[in-house]
Amino acid sequence: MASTLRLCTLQIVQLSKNVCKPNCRYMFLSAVRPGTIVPFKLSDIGEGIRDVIIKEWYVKLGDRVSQFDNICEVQSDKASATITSRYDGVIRAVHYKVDDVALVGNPLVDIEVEEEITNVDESVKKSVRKERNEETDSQEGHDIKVEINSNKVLTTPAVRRLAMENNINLKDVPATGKSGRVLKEDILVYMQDLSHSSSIERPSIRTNEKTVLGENMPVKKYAKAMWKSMTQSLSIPHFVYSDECNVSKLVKYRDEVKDTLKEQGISLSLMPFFIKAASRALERVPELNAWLDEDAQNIRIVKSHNISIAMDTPEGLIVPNIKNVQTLSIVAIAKELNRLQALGKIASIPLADLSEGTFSLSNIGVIGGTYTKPVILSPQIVIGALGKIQKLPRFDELEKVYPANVIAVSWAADHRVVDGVTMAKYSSIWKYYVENPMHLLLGA
Ligand code: CAO
Repeated sequence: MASTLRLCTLQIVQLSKNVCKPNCRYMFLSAVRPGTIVPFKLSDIGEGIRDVIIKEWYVKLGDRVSQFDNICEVQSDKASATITSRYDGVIRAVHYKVDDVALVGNPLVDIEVEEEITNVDESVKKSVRKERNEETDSQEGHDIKVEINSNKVLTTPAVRRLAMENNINLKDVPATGKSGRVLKEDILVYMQDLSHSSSIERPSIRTNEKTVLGENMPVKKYAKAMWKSMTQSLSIPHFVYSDECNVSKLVKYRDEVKDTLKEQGISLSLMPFFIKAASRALERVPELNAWLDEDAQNIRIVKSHNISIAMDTPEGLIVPNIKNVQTLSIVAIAKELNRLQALGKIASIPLADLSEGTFSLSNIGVIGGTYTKPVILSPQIVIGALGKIQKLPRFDELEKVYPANVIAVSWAADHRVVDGVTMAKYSSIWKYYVENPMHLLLGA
């Protein structure tokens, strides 16, 4: 992935021949007088990049720019970079159009500088002159890539930018380059040392490093039971099968009757339908309503559909069951669910309601989510989890799009004793019932 750099180019520029003395190969910045037009060249971005594509100009002819103002955005096959101005001045020429290829070392724009540039002393000049044979000059040898500042730290613009972005004073960085020049590697090593040294405060990251502890929370009540049962479940190889069901008819039907039932003190959610559908599907695939005896390697198929319901209560997760669902109507299931929810709220669910569950359902969609991988409650062998009903576009028989109520169901089965086909078959039957709720109303 292309990294984004911001570069400030400080160049010692070649001035036009009429302002350059014949035996002077370099005109130092100190010689640039106000009103001089200087070519602002694309300096070496590093990474071996020889040319770049101009992606965007931030300036146009006649614009006044200050140091560090954005000039343009360039892109190479390795990096993108924002080129910023080194000078205060006015743009007098723009050498490329957007999407043109610009070569490193060639001028991007010409800037008429506004102020005299000084601050380069003799000793630094000497050091640069000494180095110039070692530098990778541009084609004509006029453009030196060494950056000089008033404190005599030698480095490249890219390294200066790296130091600036990380709030590092170049003078603090042990230099390993020629003539004491600070290299990019020097900065990286310095930053690494900083992060490893606990005694040195990180310059750019100031966090409260002290860990603030909250209160101790012992695992108690329902969470203790969850700990035990879920730890037991760890040894079960779970096979998970998911599907989507269009419950538009069910939502409509429930909406039609819920207020009438409310008047009778019964809260009818969708859950009783899901529970009844589970029982109806178990009538067709009875081997899934079972307890597994691991030691005896035996499965006991149970005739009673005691459907366990994962219930969120103020004390945590609890899983009571509604017994003999195969004999109960939707309204009777709703009443049982209401009773268990009321008891769950005050943490008073009797043991009888917690024991002998044969098959589980968990409706996490009350909170949200689409798919989840439910965990089997041993010795049961199957659990189903429901996501949140979503309004999604679907096709009707005439292939017209309409807003459907869609719910995702995920079944987890004990793969030691339940194969995938059996689970998929069961899921399809359950799906049929929740998509066609009128069939649930037939029989008990
Ligand atoms: N998508 C959208 N809406 C849903 C929904 C779903 N999947 N399931 C329920 N709703 C709606 C209900 O229809 C009801 O709507 P109204 O206010 O219009 O009547 C509302 O959400 C609240 O329903 P409820 O809380 O009474 O829930 P319910 O009867 O549908 O389900 C119970 C009961 C016990 C399953 C649920 O309250 C609960 O505790 N779920 C959490 C289960 C859980 O913790 N699972 C994780 C187990 S692993 O840690």
